[in-house]
Amino acid sequence: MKKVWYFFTVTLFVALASCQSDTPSMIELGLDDTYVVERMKSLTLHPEFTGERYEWRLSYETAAGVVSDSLVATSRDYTFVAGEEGTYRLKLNIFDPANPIEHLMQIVVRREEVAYSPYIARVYEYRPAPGQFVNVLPKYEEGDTEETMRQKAEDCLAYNAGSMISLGGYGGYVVVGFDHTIVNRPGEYDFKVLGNATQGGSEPGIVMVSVDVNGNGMPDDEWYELAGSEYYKETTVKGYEITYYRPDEDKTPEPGSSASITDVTYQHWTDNQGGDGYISRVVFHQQPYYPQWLPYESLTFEGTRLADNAVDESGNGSYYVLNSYDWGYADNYPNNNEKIGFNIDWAVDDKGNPVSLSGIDFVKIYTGVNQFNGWVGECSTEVAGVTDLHIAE
Ligand SMILES: [Ca+2]
Ligand SMILES: [Ca+2]
Ligand SMILES: [Ca+2]
Repeated sequence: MKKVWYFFTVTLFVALASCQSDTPSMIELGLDDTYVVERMKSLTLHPEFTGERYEWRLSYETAAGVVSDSLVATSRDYTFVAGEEGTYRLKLNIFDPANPIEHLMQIVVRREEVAYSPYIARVYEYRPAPGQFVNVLPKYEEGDTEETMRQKAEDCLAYNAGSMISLGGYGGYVVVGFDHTIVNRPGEYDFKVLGNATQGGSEPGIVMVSVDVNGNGMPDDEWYELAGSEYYKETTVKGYEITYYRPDEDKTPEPGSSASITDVTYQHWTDNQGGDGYISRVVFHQQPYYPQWLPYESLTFEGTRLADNAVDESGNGSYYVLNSYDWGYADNYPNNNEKIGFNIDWAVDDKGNPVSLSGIDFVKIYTGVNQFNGWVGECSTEVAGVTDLHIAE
């Protein structure tokens, strides 16, 4: 009898010990108890366990005051970023009948050791569509490659260099990043995009944002469009796709009715809406319009297409007005207008559903209109900088 009891006790002990090691540990959950990060640096938290639903609740005290227990996300992953130093308490609940989890984390947010710049720190990609300022802003030189042109674009824009790049016709784009995460302050503009728009000289570009969710420092994560004033209108085409074909620079030009257009059939394009047309060559810009450093015979771009914004007020091609859209586009208002500001709250996913982002690491800007405006040339967005509005210039 005694022997049996002994056996039972040992078995129970072993069972308890193994049961304990089966309890979800922090390592299995993939989340620590404490994190130390700099302010304005994103930290994406990814639990290894799944459940029926998730709740992330945040409490903190900073110089600005106390916020207690506000629900900040209901997704499996949560990207934390704080604009201010302080101690933040984060609680994750995973609701699941079989394996419910509650996990508390403390995030200590410190001030950065090296002061951040509010300006672009890096150009990751520069891929213009053909246009009258392509190969000029920035300048293409024999032997340039995609990498050297990226570097030239970066030299134009980074750290408020004060120069400008052209994105060419519809779809041409640039991808930029910063030395920190731009924090989303709800209800406020978070960054501004500088261009060269004038009153009556708008060339609207669509702005997208992305978070470095996988933490590799590269813009290889999901993109979200900032839904501007035109986003939900019927005149806006989603899923637009255009292909430009490398022009023969030696072909016989076909002059237009206007002396300012030297070749009306210069740069051919087709689109996925059955459309087909040309970017004509204008007399003021005689260099090749197709990006000379790219080895491809055609270039395809896709995105949201805004309705044409320019109007020939004269009716005879002599006077074009390039109208601004209401809000939410790059190169759409002069740089002294506050409507060059962008609010991360406007972000939507590829189905048009609003997404809540605590901050963003990357910005992509592309020309959003496919319109040729006579002697004024094609609508082409220009970018002269992107500035974080939450850091003093
Ligand atoms: Ca905001
Ligand atoms: Ca990434
Ligand atoms: Ca412009």
